Amino acid sequence: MSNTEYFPGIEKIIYEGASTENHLAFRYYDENFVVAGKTMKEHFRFAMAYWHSMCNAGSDPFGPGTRKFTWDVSADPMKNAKAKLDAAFEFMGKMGIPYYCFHDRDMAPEGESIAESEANLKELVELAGEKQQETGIQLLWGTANLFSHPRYMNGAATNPDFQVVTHAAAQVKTALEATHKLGGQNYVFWGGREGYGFLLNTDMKKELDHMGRFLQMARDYGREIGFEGTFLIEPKPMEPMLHQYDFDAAAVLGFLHKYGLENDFKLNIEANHATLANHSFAHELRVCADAGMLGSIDANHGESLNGWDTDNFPTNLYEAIEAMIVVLESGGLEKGGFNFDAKLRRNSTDPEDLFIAHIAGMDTFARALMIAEKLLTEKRIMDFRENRYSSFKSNEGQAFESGSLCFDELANLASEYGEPELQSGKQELIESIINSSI
Ligand code: XUL
Ligand code: CO
Repeated sequence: MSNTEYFPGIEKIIYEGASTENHLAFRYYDENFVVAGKTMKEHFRFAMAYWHSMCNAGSDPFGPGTRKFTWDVSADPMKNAKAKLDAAFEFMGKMGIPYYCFHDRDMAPEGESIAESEANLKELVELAGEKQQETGIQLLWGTANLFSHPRYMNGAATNPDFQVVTHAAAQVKTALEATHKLGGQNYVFWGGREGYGFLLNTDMKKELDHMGRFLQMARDYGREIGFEGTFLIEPKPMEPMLHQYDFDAAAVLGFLHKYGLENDFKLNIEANHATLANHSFAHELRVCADAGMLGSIDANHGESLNGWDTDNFPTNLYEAIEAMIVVLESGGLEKGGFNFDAKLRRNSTDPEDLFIAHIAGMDTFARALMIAEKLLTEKRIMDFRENRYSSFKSNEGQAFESGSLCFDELANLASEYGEPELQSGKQELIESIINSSI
């Protein structure tokens, strides 16, 4: 392995506190600081997204990348892949980021044949394992890229062509083995092309049945090879497909139950996917938490002006506070973590910008954690929320909840009670409590 330094001049990022003027230091994220019984490091289990941080030079439909990757200079793609691995571990080490996430194709290039692609990935996985040993950095989750190659243009597991489904299986099998070999704590399915653009050429029921079958088989194979991690589905409503089957958390929960996947799968909630579905990030987290299915988080935020999946680094403190309230109330993310599925703006071209962006994201969540913890401890908001439902503590309310009240009895109570007094929802008060705790 080379001794090349890919981020020269940048030292290990340390916590210096809110008053520091050093933009390459943490203001709020202090990995050893204990909040609600756990260190910040344990709360967040922050992860670097290989595809954005190491592979995305900033190209968009209107122009090429703007950043020069010093690990992407050779004509030999395997040589570049190895340099990129070194760069990734140097970056995470300097950032103090304890986990990473990758797609098969982020880590190793696709070959001319399935066998060559598998051999490429295996070679890189071997090296990644050594890097993990050396640094203590771990794999949060692995996944397969089933959306970039033209063969997947009509879907992967949901493709109308069975031959394509077999290729998706070959790729998932190898990606699962790689994830297991690297001790990955989760395996993610983001159904990038699992959906459709035109209903009249699509048998939606068949495609959903195929997706259910495919995931059952992948799950069984994973368990067979000894993978004990959590399988995660990452909902997203659209883009690249007009209609994606994993639209939002509620749709995914229904799907998981229908196909008997609910005991092995949880959800990976991405903030920008939530807002693309016209939900708030906290809403999607709450839907999962209430179902006991909150697995992991892809941390980013969207542009409020267009709602697209712009994958900005998460710097929206208010949104992060709302999210952390749900995470803390649900008891935290067990095997999951906060993966920065976020990319630099195309005109953020200084090498230090990748560090600054991750620092900003980690500081945002660290601050949000402390504020959420304060709000939960002082309980003003939570007590108000609980009291809104206090009328259900009456004998009749209890009978309603437990199922021992008949519908006609429920209806008869209306005349007995008379017209209810209006109960204020106090939204502005709650918003001002949050604002004054910032
Ligand atoms: C795409 C997206 C993916 C998944 C992994 O919007 O979020 O990067 O996180 O495939
Ligand atoms: Co994501």
